[in-house]
Amino acid sequence: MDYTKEIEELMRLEYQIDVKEANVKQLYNVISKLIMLKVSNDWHNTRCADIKKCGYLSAEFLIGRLVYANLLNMKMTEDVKNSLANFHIDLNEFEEVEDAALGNGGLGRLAACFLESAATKGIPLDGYGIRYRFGLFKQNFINGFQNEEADDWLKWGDPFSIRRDEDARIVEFSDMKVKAIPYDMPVIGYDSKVVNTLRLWQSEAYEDFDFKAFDNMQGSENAINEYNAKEITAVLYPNDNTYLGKVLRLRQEYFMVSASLQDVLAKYKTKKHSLKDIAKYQIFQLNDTHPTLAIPEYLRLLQKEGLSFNEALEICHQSFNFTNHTIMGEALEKWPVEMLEKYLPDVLTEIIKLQDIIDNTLDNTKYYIIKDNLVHMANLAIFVAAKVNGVAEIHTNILKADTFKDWYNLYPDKFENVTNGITPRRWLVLNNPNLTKEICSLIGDKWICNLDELSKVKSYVTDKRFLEKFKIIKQKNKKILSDYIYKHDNILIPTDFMFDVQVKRLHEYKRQLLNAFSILYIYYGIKDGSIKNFKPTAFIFGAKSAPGYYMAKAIIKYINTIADLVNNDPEVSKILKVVFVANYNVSYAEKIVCAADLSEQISMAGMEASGTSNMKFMLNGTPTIGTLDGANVEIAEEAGFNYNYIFGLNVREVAKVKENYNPYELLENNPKLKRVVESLIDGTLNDLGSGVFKAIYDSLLNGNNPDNYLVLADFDSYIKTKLIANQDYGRDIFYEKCLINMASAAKFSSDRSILDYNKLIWHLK
Ligand code: 26Q
Repeated sequence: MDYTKEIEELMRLEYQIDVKEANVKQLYNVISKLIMLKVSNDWHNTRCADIKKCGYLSAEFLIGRLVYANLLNMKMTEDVKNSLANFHIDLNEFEEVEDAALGNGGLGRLAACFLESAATKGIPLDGYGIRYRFGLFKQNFINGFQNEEADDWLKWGDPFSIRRDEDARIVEFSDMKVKAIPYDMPVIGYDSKVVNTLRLWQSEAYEDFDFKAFDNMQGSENAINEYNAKEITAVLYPNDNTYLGKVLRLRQEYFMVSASLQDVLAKYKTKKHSLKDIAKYQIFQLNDTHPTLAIPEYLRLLQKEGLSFNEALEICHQSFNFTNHTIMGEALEKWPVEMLEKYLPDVLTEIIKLQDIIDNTLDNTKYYIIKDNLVHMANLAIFVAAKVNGVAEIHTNILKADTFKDWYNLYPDKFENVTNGITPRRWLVLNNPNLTKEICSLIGDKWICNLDELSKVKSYVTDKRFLEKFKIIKQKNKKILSDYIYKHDNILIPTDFMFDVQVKRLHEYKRQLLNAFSILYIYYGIKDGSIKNFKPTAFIFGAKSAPGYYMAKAIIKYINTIADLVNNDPEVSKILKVVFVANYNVSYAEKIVCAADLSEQISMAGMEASGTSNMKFMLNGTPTIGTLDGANVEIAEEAGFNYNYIFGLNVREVAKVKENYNPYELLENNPKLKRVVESLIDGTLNDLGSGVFKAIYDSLLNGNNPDNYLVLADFDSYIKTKLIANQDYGRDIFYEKCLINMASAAKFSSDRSILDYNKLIWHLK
């Protein structure tokens, strides 16, 4: 297809200019509109189908940059590229377009991968969420400290959304009424006629601004109401894996679920089916507890429609399913009863009715929704949901054996595992076109929508020619990344270095600190000659810290300070480089995961529910250095344990060590580690008088819970394993590991996850 003419026409229509006059933003909007034009019939047909659907309710959808992914899935990339070439425009110009970062990290990106997979696989799954005015903050570093700036993603326009004023809903709090306006995005699958919808709600003032009243100086009330209403969807909370009991967050959660459920009910009522049958046509997946107020809200709305409480509850039992993403106590949402009473009294009434059922039928010391004047959202979800799932085998086992043990004993059949996945379209085809081409030349292209086919590559892993090709492709990807890092972060990384990468949110349990200590250990070892023949390595970090997370921010400063020390050492910097890239996001990840030589997945065993970056590296042919945590376990099982670098305490051993852990003693018996840890307090490294390094030191050695995440306990095992990986690097056995990992990644396609959800939980056609 030649799109030259359509591009010209759209440019006239939208901007009244010629293509040659257009800037990047205008081009981006026109090409996006071209995609919208081409997708609109399939989108309409999918929307109108009268079949059972599932709504994926999520406070986050980390969709990133859509233009390339949509072109790919529409199979339009080549033709658009060629059409643009007629105007001497390079498709790569859209790399300037910023990500839609409407999510924090793993959970939000998972939601985006799931929607893409469902559309590809023809599963009727629609997303419902929040259209944040500002997404996850943009990060930069000032003197090595994280600094946050607002993410004004809409400055690029929002060409993939359609505002639907005709579907606006009213959401009522006790103290305010707000209008919820939906913005719909098409979710375009790969080479698929099914186009699902992501509906994101924006809050606006309920009453129109009354200028006459304002003129009479009586309109200040309205002006204030408008301000408050808009505030609800103004910004994404930047906390990941921690709960904050903020009223505005409660409003966001309720706003999103109330609007979504009203919407679903209103649409259902236009059909001829009985309301009692609604669960046969519409069910919901709760992405963690964030949308769990949907349960009492649905109870309320269904009763308003005339059903009895029991009828409404039965529908809720059949409609809701709940995914848990964390076992960390501080991440489990518990809303104060008082807060609900104050802002959402009718919702609280329904929650109390549920608690009454528990009081009358169960042992309410073991089972409760309300306890100590807190509403335990996970318990609410588990009590009502038809199915509850964890996101990796080991995580689901921990939920059953520990976190939700009592519930599991009561409802063993409710619990399921659905291991997470990633979409191979964005995370291989799009980000690694050269490897994609090479794989296609070996086994055709069926694997793109059926990743099981990828295992056919296994018969080529010892093929010298394929191995050489893989090396060349990896080398090219490393060059692209190195150039980008130089441009973006001003550090030059030689491409013949090993790229050792840890990218993910910054959290103590993920143990970026363990990685940092190992770097300092290697640095000292190289300097004093105890580590010889270390193969040149660049340690690459990318991570955002929640703005209020003191210790995480301290660790960022520590790593940046180590980077300065190492990179400015005239001798060691020939062998080691350390870089903390700024503003790690989806688009950065695309460049990083195809260029990495080693994937760091080093959380304390039992803490990382699944992890998904581990899967992205694997699919791009990168071995993991990791603990037996989350999906690492399944990655090692799929590839074979010998093809990854597994180290450290397992879940059982963690519990055992914690019985009487003495990090102080550990240091006394390990002078080299002691030297590394003391860099925090002995003046080797300068935290500019902030005291943050001393705080890290204290967290490891002082207080009630020293070294909570066993950084010091796992250090020896980690450094040994890391040195082995370093010696393997560059040898044929290393590349064999790369290829075996890539060829064994089929399980981690989100297509498989979605089909598992459908088979075990949703039962959609
Ligand atoms: C809750 C209340 C108030 C404000 C914020 C939050 C909040 C927001 C985001 C709590 C948690 C999150 C995000 C959690 C998350 O991303 N968890 C990750 O989910 C991934 C997908 O399942 C897993 O792979 C990761 O292991 C898990 O950490």
